[in-house]
Amino acid sequence: MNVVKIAIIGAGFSGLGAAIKLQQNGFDDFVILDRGSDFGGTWRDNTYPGAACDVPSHLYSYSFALNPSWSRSFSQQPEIHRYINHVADKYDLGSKTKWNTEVTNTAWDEKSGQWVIDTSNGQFRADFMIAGVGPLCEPKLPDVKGIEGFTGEIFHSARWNSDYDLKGKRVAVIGTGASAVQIIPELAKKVGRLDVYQRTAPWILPRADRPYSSAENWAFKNIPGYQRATRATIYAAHELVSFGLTHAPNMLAAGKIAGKQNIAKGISDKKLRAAVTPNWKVGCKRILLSNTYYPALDQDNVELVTDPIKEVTATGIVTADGVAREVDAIVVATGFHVTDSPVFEHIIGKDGRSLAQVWESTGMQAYKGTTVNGFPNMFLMVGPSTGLGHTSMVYMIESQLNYLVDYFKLQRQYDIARVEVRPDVQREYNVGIQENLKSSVWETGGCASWYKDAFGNITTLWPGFTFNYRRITRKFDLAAYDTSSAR
Ligand code: N01
Repeated sequence: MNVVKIAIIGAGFSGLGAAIKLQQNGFDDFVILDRGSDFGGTWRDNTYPGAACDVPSHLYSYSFALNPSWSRSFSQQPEIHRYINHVADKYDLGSKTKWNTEVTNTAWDEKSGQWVIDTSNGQFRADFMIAGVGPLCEPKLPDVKGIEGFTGEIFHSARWNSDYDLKGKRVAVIGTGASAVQIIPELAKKVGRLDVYQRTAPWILPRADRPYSSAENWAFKNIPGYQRATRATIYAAHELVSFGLTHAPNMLAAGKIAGKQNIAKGISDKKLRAAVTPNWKVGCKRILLSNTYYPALDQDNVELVTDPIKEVTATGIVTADGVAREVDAIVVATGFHVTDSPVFEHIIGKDGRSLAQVWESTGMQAYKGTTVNGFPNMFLMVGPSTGLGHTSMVYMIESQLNYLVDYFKLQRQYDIARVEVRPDVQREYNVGIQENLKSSVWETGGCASWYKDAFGNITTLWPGFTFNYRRITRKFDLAAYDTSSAR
C-alpha cells in the first residue's frame, strides 16, 4: 500500500504544474500517477501530423519556466512536448512519478479521511487528490452505423497510428474541427485520395505563424524583460480579442469578414467556397487558425463531402445521397468526451455516488472550477467552467495552482484534515456563471458545440476575462468551505 499526503493524477501541464508549485512551497509528500510513460498529457498523446498549438508559444508556457528558445511563434507538438519534459527534468519530477499507472477508480473513504485510488499498478491512499486528467483526453468516436465492421485501418486523431503508412492510400477524415484542419493539409500532401467529411463548416482565420530568427531568440534570452514584455503584449491582445469575439458585435462582424477573406484566398472554386462558409456566428465554436486548410481542400486529390454519413461498410463510407466511397483508412477526428467523460464515473464521493451520477441531473458544476460539494479533499484541475476558446489554458492552470497552494498553506497552518465546499456557495457560484454566459456568442451564435452539455448549458467555458479568474483564485476562501481538523 502506498500512502501519501497528496496524489496528483496526470502528468500534463496541470499535474506537472501542481507538483512544481507544491514542491516550491515545501510540500514534498506527493506522488504523480500517469497512464503514460512520460510528461506531456495531451501534448504527449496527440502526435498526429501537423499537431500544433493555436496559442502563441510565449504565452502557452509556464510563467515560472519561460523558454527563450521557442523556434516558432506558434509551436508544434514535438517542441511543446520537449518543453514540458525539460521543465519536469529541471525540477526532477520523474522520480516522483509512477508511470504506466492507469487510475481505474478513486473513492473517498470518510472513515480514514482519505482518497482510495486503485490503479493498474496497485492501490494508493492519499489525504488529498488533485485530478489533472485534462478535459480533452477521452476520444469520442462517431456514432455511425457499421463503423465497427470497417476492415481497413481506422484510428482517432488522438491515437495516431504512426506505424501505418498513409502514403498513396485512399483516406477519409471524419470531422473538420481543430484537429482535422491541422491533419488534412498534411495528409493531402501524401495520400492518393482524401475524402473530408464535413458535418458543420468551421470558421478559420489566418495563422500568424513564423519561425523566430536567431537574433530574436538572442533578444528573448539576453535582453532583460524582453520575453516577459512579449508575453504580456500577447496576453493583452488575446484578452481583448477573446472578449470581443465572444461578446462584442463589431468584433464578430470583423471576424466574419476575415473568415470570408481567408476562404476566398484559399479556394478558387465558387461551389467549394460556399460549402465551407459557416452559417453560424464566428466564435460560437472554437475559432480555428490555418493558412493551409483551404488550399488543401482545393487540391485535385481532395474531395469535401457534405452529405451526411449514412453508414460505414467493410470497405468504405456511404453518404445519405447513396454514394459509396471506398477507402483504405479512416481517420476519426471527432473530438472528445468532455461533459460526459468516462473519468467522472470513477470518482466516487462521500455518499457513494460518482461525479457522473451527481452531475447527471445538474450538468458539470464545481466551485471556481476546482472543488465539488460531496467530494471532500479533491481538487479538479481545468474543471467545469474554466476552459477557454481563445487564449492560453496555461494561464488558467496557474491561477488554479495559486488557489491550491494557498489552500495547502492554510491546511498546514490550521492542520485541516477535511475540506468540502458548501453546497449553497457552489450553487450560487454556478448561477452567476450561467448568468454571465447569457450574452456570449457561445449561447447566441446559433451553433452546437462541445462547449455545451446534454442540457444545452455551457459548463465548459470561463465566461469573462481570464484576469478575473486570476483575481478570484488568488486566495483560498476558507469561508466557502466546511472544514475540520480532527482526524
Ligand atoms: O474536436 P472537435 P477536435 N459525423 O470536437 C465532427 C482542442 N484542440 O479534436 O462540428 C460527422 O472540435 C464535428 O462536427 P460538428 C481545442 O480546444 C486544440 O478537432 O459537431 N462529423 C467536428 O467537425 C478543440 O476545440 C488544438 O458538426 C462528426 C469534429 O468532428 C478541441 O481540442 C488542436 C461526427 C470534432 O471537432 C477539440 O478539437 C486540436 C459525426 N458523427 C484540438 N461527430 C490547437 O490548439 C463529430 N463530428 C490547434
